[in-house]
Amino acid sequence: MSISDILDGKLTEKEVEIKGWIVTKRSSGGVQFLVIRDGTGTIQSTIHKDEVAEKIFQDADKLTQESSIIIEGIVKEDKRAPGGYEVRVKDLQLVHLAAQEYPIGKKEHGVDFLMGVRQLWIRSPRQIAILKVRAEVIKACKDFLDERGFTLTDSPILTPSAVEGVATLFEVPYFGDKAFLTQSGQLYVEAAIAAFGKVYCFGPTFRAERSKTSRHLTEFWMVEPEMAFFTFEDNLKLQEEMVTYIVKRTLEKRKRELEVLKRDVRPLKKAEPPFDRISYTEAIEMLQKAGYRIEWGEDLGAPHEKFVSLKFEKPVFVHRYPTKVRAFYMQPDPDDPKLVLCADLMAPEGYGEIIGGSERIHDLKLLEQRIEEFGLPKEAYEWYLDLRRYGSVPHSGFGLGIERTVMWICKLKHIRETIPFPRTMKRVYP
Ligand code: NSS
Repeated sequence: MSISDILDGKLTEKEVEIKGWIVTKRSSGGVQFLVIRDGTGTIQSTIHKDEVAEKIFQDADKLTQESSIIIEGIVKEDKRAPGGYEVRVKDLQLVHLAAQEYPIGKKEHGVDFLMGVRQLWIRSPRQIAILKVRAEVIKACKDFLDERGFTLTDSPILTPSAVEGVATLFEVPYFGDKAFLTQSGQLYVEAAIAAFGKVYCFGPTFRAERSKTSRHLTEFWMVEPEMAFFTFEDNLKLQEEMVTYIVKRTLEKRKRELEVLKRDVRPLKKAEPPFDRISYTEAIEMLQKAGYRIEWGEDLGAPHEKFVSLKFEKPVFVHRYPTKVRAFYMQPDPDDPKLVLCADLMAPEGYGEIIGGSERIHDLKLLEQRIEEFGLPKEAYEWYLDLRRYGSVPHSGFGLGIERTVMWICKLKHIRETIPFPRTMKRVYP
């Protein structure tokens, strides 16, 4: 039996058993009020001195915050109780009496302190709400792709080479040799398309980001679809559909959590295809007009993305970046060889990039040339070049950052709350 079922009104006047933790406790006259959490929700329960055995009332009196208990009682509809229901306790079993002075109190704590006790902080209502949204976003990504005939093919975590630039590689000793933590599973899903057509990988990815921004983690999770025979345009269409699906699903299934977060959901409801589009070159002109000191050829930074994103009410694709600021594997724009067929999807409300995607080079010679131009060690990519030797096809794909997406949907100021145990340049504990 779960608290969510009680709050949904399915168990009114029924006898229930709840296993959970004490959130708060107070007493008034001959009644003790316990707020209990069980992972599906929180509910108030009352223990009336004249309705239970003396031992139970005494046990309840000793309870500390976060003590774990099992209660039995009757569900009553009660307008005064938060959530509109309460459980009138008949029996209470103490499972574990939590130590006095739970480190997280009612007073305000700094984020650094809270991150240091993240193992406990994840129990608080706001964190629970965010992490429930995260779980829903992940499920939505997988359901969307599974329903469309994609095959999940896992990419390795330990890899021989860079995908997104050597500057952010994490090196690990590997039996007298060295390996790198993956920056993206992309190269491996590119291999898998020749076996399955449409595939995706989902997993943790790592980047030694030195930037201490509010949207960079050193360990983050990505879902990376890759599709044989998909053009650049097909790729954008799929992204629009997928992002719309994720947002709709979260609005539907995580209404309660978004309420806890006080998220105004009206802007989210605008995320419907077609999304807006501007070219990189247009974005640069727009930024220059607004007084930003950025030249054509430079990559967009966080403030630039924020500016662009605030100009649109829907997610917006910024497409066709200069070859030099993008990864080695991107297909040149047939209309302008200085550009590549890539797009970053910027979430609105100032959030900026949540997806990076592109059409991939499928020509062997060109890919070899790019590996050289980018100064990458060709031997590490021989296996990848094979994909252009045996049945090469035009193909496209993208990577959606789970944490960035959750940050936008929950409207958070900082990315660190979107993952149970965030890893940043300054934090690998707990
Ligand atoms: O570098 S990306 O733009 N693109 C790739 O990694 C491609 N290889 C994906 C692909 O085509 N299969 O990163 C993709 C997304 C980006 O839009 C962000 O949402 C997220 O990954 N991302 C991050 N999230 C959190 N922290 C950091 N440091 C980070 N870097 C990228």
